Amino acid sequence: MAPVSHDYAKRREELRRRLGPRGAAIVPGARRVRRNGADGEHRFRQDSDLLYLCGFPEPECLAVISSAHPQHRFVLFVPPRDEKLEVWTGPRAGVDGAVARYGADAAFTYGELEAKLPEYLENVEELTYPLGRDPDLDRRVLAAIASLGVKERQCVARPGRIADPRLTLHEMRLAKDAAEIATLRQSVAATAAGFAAAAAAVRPGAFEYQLQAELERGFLRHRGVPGFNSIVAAGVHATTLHYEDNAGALADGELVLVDAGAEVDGYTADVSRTFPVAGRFTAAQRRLYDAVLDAEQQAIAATRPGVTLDDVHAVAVRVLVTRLVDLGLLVGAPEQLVAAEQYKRFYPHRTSHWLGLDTHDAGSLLEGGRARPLRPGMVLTVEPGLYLPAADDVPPEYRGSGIRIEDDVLITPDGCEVLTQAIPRTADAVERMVRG
Ligand SMILES: [Mn+2]
Repeated sequence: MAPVSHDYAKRREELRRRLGPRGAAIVPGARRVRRNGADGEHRFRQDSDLLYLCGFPEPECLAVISSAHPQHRFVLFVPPRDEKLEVWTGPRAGVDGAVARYGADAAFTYGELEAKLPEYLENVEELTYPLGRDPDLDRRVLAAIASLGVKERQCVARPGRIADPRLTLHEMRLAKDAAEIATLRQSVAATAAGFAAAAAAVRPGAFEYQLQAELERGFLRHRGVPGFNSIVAAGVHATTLHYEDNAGALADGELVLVDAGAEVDGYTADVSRTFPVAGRFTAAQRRLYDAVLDAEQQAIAATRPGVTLDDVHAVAVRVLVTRLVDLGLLVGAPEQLVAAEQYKRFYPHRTSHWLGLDTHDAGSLLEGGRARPLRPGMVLTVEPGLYLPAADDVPPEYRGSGIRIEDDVLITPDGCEVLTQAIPRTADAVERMVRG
């Protein structure tokens, strides 16, 4: 599928509105990150804030979005054109491309930052900037602000406050626009292909990394890359929540938990499914599985505008605790077990997080100091699980297994849409995925 076109200018205009008439934002691009050795680097991934506002894909760049500058409301600092270097790393947009293709009102090379930045901080009252993320850049930004001190005698103001992007930009990123949702649908399609391929590779004796290979091949065939390290956790490995060794073998009679998501054009899905290695759940495994599925379905049914993530979590916890009591894994009155957080041994994590450009996407969980009500356009995961440690006091049929079922949900005006609906989730359906 061809990339969706995003209206970056509209987002920048909305940001300027939120910054106010004397506001400006500095949005740094991501840096290259060394992986190992003298020059081995991780695959480059642009900073999500920068992607959101302009889509510029190269490292060593920085954007200034300003309401205060009379002409230049969007300025890009970018890597210069360099014939010799481009032989190695590919063509660069350069300052001309930054203007012509990315819509900058003015562009400079990144090396001109120190010389040019002060001009764009003149008469800015409040500067939005992620202070503390990059100490080297912090020093340069603070120096640019300080350099304006001498101009104050000529009645040129300089920023008096530095504001966190959480207050404006990340609030914008919470509610997705139509292009973002369309891109997320592409991520979901790639993710669905990956999960189908991984499920088809489930069999006793297969290795976790072989499932990972099928999973990520499915992503890549649909232009997706893993949005985070894929988790393929067989048997007791699934009780490690962020297991990512993916080196173990799948044993007959065990479960295998897959938690992964394809990222397409910066937006990632985040899905978990749990498969029976033998192609059929044992009776005990199915009881656990149906408990998690019930919690997930009831939590999704409660997900709509006005409720909070705390409310959604409370529904999942209530269902899980009731089921754990029925199964004899917890003893006591459900309300008391919930109040005393006795379930945390089997369900230690939260039920939801925001989803978008980042797997745990930007945007505060709070609004006015309290749990934030859901609004149409927000995208979140719903992902209850049960993790039964390999401990003597856990009945042998449940011991050392983990189940998580995770879907991606878009809040709509009258409820929600499960974006990942097409990826099977009932016990019967995931058995069919394995048996083919
Ligand atoms: Mn998740």
